Amino acid sequence: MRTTVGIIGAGPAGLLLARLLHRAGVESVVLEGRDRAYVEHRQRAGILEQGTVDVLRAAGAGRRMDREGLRHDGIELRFDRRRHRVDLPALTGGRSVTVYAQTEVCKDLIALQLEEGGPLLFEAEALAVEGAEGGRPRVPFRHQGREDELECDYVVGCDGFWGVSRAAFPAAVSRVFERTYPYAWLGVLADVAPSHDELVYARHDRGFALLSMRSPSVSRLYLQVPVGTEAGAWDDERIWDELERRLETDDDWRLERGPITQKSVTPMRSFVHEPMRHGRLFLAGDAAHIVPPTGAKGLNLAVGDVVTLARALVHERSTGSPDLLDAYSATCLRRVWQAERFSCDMTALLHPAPDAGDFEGRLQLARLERIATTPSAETDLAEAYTGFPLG
Ligand code: RFL
Ligand code: PHB
Repeated sequence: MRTTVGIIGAGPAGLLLARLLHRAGVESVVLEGRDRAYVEHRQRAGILEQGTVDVLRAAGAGRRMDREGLRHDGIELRFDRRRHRVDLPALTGGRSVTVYAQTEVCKDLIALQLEEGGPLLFEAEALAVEGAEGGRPRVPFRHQGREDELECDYVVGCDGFWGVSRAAFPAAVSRVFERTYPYAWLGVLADVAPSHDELVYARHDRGFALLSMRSPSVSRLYLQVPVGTEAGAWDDERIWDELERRLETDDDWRLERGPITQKSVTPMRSFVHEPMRHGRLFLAGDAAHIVPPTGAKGLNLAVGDVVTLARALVHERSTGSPDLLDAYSATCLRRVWQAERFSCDMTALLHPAPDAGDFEGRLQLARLERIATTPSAETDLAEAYTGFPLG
C-alpha cells in the first residue's frame, strides 16, 4: 500500500488529521490497531476548548456537536465546604468550553472518514516505523491477521502513549521529561442527571472529587484514589458516600445518586517527548505528551498538534517550502509546555498528596482563596482552562 501521509492511530489526533488533510486534498491512510466499537466507546475526555470546537466545525465535523454539545460558561471550585464560580467568558473576553464527549467526537470523525475520506483500517496494528530518516518511510502492519506494509511520504504517530511511533526515534535524539503522581482517579459513569449544571472541581482533606457530565441525563464523576486501586474494590454505595463527603457544602446543595454503569481507574502522569519530529516521522497527541486530566487539556492539545501539522503539510505541498514542517516541533512544544504547567498546577492545587501534612493543606486552601478573591489569579486560571490560541 502507498499513500502520502501514513497515520498510525484513530484516536482524536489521527482521525482529525485525516479529516483536515482530506479537506485540503492530501491523501492519507489511517491504521488503527483496535476495532471500531472499541475506539467509539473508550471513555475519556469530556471538555472541548473553544478553539477545538471551532476547528471541528470548520472541518465539517460539528453538526451533532452543535446540536448535542453543552456550552459551559463557568466552572465551580469547591473547598472548605464553600463554592466559588469562575465566570469564564467574563474573565477571558468571551471564551467558554463545551461538554461533548471524546467518544462522540470520534464517532463523528469515523463516520465522515468512512463516507468521504481515504482508507481507515480497523484491527490494523502498526508494528514499527522504518526508514524515517531518508527516502520514503514504511510502516509494516498486521491487518486482521495478515502482514502488509504501508509506504508513505510522511508518517504521523497518533498512536497514543503506548504506541510504537515514539520508539522509532533514535535514543540519541530523544529527550523525555516525566512526572508521576502518588494518586489516581477512579472514574464512574452514572445514569442520573448531573447534580449541578456546571463542572465542580472539589478539594477536600479526604481527596479530590470532580463532578462532570456527558449529557443532561448522564453524570461523569471522579474520585482521587491511591495508586494501585482496583475499580472493582469500590462498590457503588461507597463511591456515592465518598463523593457526597468530598462535595458537601454548607448550603442546601445535594448530590443525586443513580445507577453506576461503568467504573475505571486512570493513573496520573505528566510526560513530554522532545522533539516531536524526526526526519519524516511526526508525533501528535498522547504519543508525544501526556497531562494529568485535572486541566482537561489532553484532547485539546492533540487537536492543536494536528491543526499545526496539517497546515504545515499542506503548505509544503502547495509551495514546496518545508519551513512550517521544520517549525512543527517547536511550535507545538510551546503550547504543550503551557498545558503541562497548567495541568500540574491544577493537580497540585486540588489533590492532597498521601504524605502531605496540615501545612500543605492550608497552602492549598490559601491558593484557592487567592483565586476566589483576586481577579488576576482567577483570570490566569480561566484563560488557561478555556485554552491557549492555536496560533
Ligand atoms: P488516543 O486517544 O490514545 O488514540 C491513540 C490510538 O492509537 C491506537 N494505537 C495503534 N494503532 C495502530 N497500531 C498501533 N501500534 C497502535 N498503538 C496504539 C490506539 O488504539 C488508539 O485508538 O490518543 P490521541 O488521539 O492522541 O488523543 C489523546 C486523548 O485521547 C487524550 O489526551 C484525552 O483523552 C485526555 N483526557 C482529556 N483530555 C481533554 O482534553 N479533556 C478532558 O476532559 C480529558 N479528560 C482524559 C480525560 C483522559 C483520561 N484518561 C482515561 C487518560 C479523562 C480521562 C479519565
Ligand atoms: C470528563 O468529563 O471526563 C472530564 C472533565 C474535566 C476534566 C477531566 C475529565 O478536567
